[in-house]
Amino acid sequence: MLEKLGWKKSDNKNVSLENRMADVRKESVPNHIAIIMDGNGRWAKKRALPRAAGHREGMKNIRTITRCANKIGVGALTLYAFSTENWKRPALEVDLLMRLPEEFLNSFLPELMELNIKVQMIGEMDGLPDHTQRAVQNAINQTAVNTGMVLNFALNYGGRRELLLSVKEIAHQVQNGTLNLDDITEETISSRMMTATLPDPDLLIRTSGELRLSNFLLWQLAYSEFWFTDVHWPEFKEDDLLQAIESYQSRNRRYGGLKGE
Ligand code: V0D
Repeated sequence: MLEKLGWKKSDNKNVSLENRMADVRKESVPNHIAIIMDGNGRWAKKRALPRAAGHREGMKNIRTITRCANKIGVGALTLYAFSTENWKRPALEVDLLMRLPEEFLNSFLPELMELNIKVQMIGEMDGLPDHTQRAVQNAINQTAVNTGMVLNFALNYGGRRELLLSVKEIAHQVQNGTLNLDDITEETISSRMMTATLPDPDLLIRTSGELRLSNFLLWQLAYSEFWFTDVHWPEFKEDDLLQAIESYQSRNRRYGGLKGE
């Protein structure tokens, strides 16, 4: 039937996806989406592939989701790629993971420039190998002029560690007299977090079935909507993102003007 109309089944899928992307209610698109990209190893295992293949497929999927988020008008996308806990993995796997930022940026940076996307990072740069630091810093510098969507990588990031560093900085400022104890507010804390330039996430997505926060953005996710899916990160595609956004929008509508808390 579709074929008679000159369509292929694959066209039909793409056309409906395009329509759904165009139909996203623009006034309530989550401004900041955070994603825990879980399930790359499990995706590989399911296919009897090495874990490395899962990581590479997961890396490729960042392009897909970045393009889609950018197209529907998301303001910031934060991706949890490597936590402070991931250092406990086998050294060879860590080595391989630390090559991925370079690999990703070598092939995607020109398109990020075309799309006017600004790369940022949260987490501790110091702890990363020099080659990884150089690649990420280069992308941050080159895209610093861009004014569109922020693509924020959480690399060597831990939420408790971020809070600890923020508390220490505030304590230091109180100690040396540049900050009064009575002037410390929630905004003081927010402004000392690594996400100081970004609004709090409106929507958190975690793939691959785990229902935990795993030390991600503990302070910033206080009021966010959560979306969990069993889909492994390499298979989390545009229609999955749209489903999460549609759910977010229907939940947000129910506040009926009492948006926020
Ligand atoms: C592995 C799924 C891109 C998660 C995605 C070192 C597991 C693929 C980056 C990346 C990783 C990081 C910074 C940046 C540009 C790209 C990345 C890691 C792991 C941790 F500026 N994918 N990716 N970083 N994986």
